[in-house]
Amino acid sequence: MSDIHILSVAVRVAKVPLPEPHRTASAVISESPLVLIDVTASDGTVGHGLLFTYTPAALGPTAQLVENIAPLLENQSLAPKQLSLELAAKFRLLGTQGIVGMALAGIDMALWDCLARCHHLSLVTLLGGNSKAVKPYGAVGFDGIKGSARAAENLAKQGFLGVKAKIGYPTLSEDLETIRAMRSAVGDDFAIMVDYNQSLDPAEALRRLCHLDDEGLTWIEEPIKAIDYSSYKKLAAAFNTPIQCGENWWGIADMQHSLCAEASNLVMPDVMKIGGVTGWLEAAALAAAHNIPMSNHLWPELSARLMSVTPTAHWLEYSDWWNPILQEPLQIERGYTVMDHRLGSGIEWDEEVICKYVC
Ligand code: SMN
Ligand code: MG
Repeated sequence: MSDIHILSVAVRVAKVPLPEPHRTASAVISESPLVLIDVTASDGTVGHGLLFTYTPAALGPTAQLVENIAPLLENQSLAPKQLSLELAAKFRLLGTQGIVGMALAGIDMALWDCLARCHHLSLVTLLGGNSKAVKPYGAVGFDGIKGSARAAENLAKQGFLGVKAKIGYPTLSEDLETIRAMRSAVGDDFAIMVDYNQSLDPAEALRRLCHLDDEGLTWIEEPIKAIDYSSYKKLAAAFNTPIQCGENWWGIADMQHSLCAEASNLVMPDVMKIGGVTGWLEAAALAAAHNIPMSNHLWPELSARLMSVTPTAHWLEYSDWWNPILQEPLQIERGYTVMDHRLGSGIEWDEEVICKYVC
């Protein structure tokens, strides 16, 4: 048992503007509402966790929940896995989806970061891995045919090897034209993924995906509602292009249900919604047991490190949205992440910048 214990949990909220609004078929995001969590251990070490609440309406309640949970952690051993089990048990009657799950995941991220730092290790080393470079792809919003092609070309010029575009335009022909304009901008040796953000109904998905199947796409993401596993199974069986899902699974129970239903060919959990580092490790084991390639959703710094201990690691979704508040955001060179041996999950707040955005 660790003789290091938890002294305190501090919480801040910040709204970090995006350089440009990110449009999806389901919503437009113009700023990142973030909850910053700092866990201090008895030896003075501080570990960081970061939550993205999608909408500012959820910012205060999420932060408040972390604050309300904090007293349950004080004086406890710094044992993230054990605490994850205990906290989940405490919330069994309410459930650990939604904001509860987010608060618990943020605490879990901060605890793992703190534990690695206490032992003067990177998170990858603490978890028994070697740092491995992963292939990141860049994301393009719902930016129209020309805008998507231009953005894809820019990513190729920056050295990325893949791009994911939002589609789900009013017509199938706009979806197709967007994909074809991007393909002619980046060439055949470049991965193109598309993301519908759950915007189609199952019948429309069947109709559209049939026409997208010969476009050489690396994957088609969330064409229909994330929870409709039986319809996903039909889509995954009907087409050659892999179906990608996972960013909206709350905890590994959702992932398990989706895998049991054979709902997707690929998985991409979100480290927050899946349950923090603890949840990710369980998800990685599930993906490995099913021999299914696993990517991530957002959290590029933490996810890149977790990919090093993910047996079926696939693509890394890159995003620079939270770079302004980080001292050393993830680096990419010649199409791959540059891995380092920074302590913990490699996240260091840029306090001067954070001051400007804290609300
Ligand atoms: C996405 C949705 C919402 C915010 C950021 C990103 C998207 C993705 O679905 O896959 O990146
Ligand atoms: Mg997506």
